[in-house]
Amino acid sequence: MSPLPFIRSASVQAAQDAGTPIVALESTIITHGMPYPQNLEMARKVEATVRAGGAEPATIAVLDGTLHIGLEDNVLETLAQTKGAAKLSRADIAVCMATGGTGATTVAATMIAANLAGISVFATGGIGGVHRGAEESFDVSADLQELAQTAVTVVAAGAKAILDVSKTLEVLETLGVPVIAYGQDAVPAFWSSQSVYKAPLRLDTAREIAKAHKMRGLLGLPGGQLIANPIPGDAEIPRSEMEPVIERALKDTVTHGITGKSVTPYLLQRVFELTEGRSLTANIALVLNNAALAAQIACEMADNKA
Ligand code: PSU
Ligand code: MN
Repeated sequence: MSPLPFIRSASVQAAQDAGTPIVALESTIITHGMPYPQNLEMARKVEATVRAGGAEPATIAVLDGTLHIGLEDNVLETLAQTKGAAKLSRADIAVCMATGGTGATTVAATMIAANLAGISVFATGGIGGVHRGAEESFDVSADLQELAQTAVTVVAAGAKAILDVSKTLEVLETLGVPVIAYGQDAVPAFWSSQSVYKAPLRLDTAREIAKAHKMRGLLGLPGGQLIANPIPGDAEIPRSEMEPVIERALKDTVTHGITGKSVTPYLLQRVFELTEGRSLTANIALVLNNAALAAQIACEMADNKA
């Protein structure tokens, strides 16, 4: 038995052996973030985007108790249609594996798996964060703690705008997580490229992001970096349009008593309905944009090593 509790797909193993840069991808966005078949289409396009950028994609999930680093296309297709997959974060991944379960990895669990497999860059849509009303509910995503302790650079379009972005930024600062806006001053707001919040840090090139990641390691600092990459202008939904939709969706979570792990998937589904699918089109565009930047960063990291 392998001493490491995961298996790599053939193409990820080949990339690893050849020294090809690898970009990790999460699977909760597939099973809980988007409806079928758009989720499958998105997952395939994200993988193609990473490959076009000169890196190998490694989508991560737990299938029948085994942690997979890289999914074959037929496996991806099955997962995209699996209704009962668990949503795995730091707290749940070991139990899922120990009991032979199947689950999709959130940002936190994907970071853990990527780090274990020696992958330093990961692309997603938006990280979890501090929910609005967290002063009452205490709903703060485990993604934030993970960024503080696991050395993976995560490329996202900011924190999801359904969250309390200001509180999320405060917690990230407390945890010592660099929040780096890519190519602009403001923290992007997921479906919208701009927000009223100035990013704590800004970098304009993948090379600098790769260097900063390495520098943290040299300094002995644990944890990763959050790269906040704005959605492309032609795909965004302006904040003024999104805000009433988000308010309405949040009210609905209260009315329907949605709590815990179900909050984020519920909100994303409600926003999808309320925008008549426009939020999904924007979500796919921003994930692809993040995959392209993550591939560039992974290539720079590989160059830096040489
Ligand atoms: N980004 C998306 N869609 C998603 C998610 C991120 O565009 O569905 C998922 C990620 O897996 C993230 C999770 O880790 O939502 C956050 O969930 P929670 O708020 O319960 O921690
Ligand atoms: Mn939560």
